[in-house]
Amino acid sequence: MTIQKEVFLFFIVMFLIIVLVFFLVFQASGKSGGAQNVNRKRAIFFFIAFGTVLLVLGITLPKTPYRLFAAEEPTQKVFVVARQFSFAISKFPIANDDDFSMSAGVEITVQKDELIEFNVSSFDVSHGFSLYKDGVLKAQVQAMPGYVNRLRWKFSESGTYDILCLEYCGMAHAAMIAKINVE
Ligand SMILES: [Cu+2]
Repeated sequence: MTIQKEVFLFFIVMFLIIVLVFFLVFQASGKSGGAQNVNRKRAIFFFIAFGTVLLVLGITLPKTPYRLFAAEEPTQKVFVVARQFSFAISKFPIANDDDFSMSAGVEITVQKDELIEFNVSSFDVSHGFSLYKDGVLKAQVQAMPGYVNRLRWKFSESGTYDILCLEYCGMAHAAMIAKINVE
């Protein structure tokens, strides 16, 4: 099962739980139970909800790229700047419009299984920087003006990855596509 299908399944299960709770509340409305009974149920519900959130965070947070590769020194730095409506990607810092023009539309190549650190920023509005392989999202980070966001990632498969904008940034948002080669 792809991660997208897992997330979709998780969403459906959570949705059904919410529908069930609404149904139970609807059924119980009008019946007398006393305020104490309600308070006790509410306390139990919050305890379960809080515990569930802690459990899910405890399982998923250590698996995020930010945590996975935090202690390792990256082998390669890749600089990314987004601007309506394209990406400039380079192994050298992109500081101004000239740098941007030189790197926009250029496909760089990185090595498989090496720790890559993407330094991601924007020259205008907020954009997203996401890495897709065969339509499956592998990693992503925000591209924000005035900030450099770091994303460390190891490519486990060789081939061409698509880089898409994940933040709606204007009319031609969907046309913001770049590529990166992994060998
Ligand atoms: Cu966009």
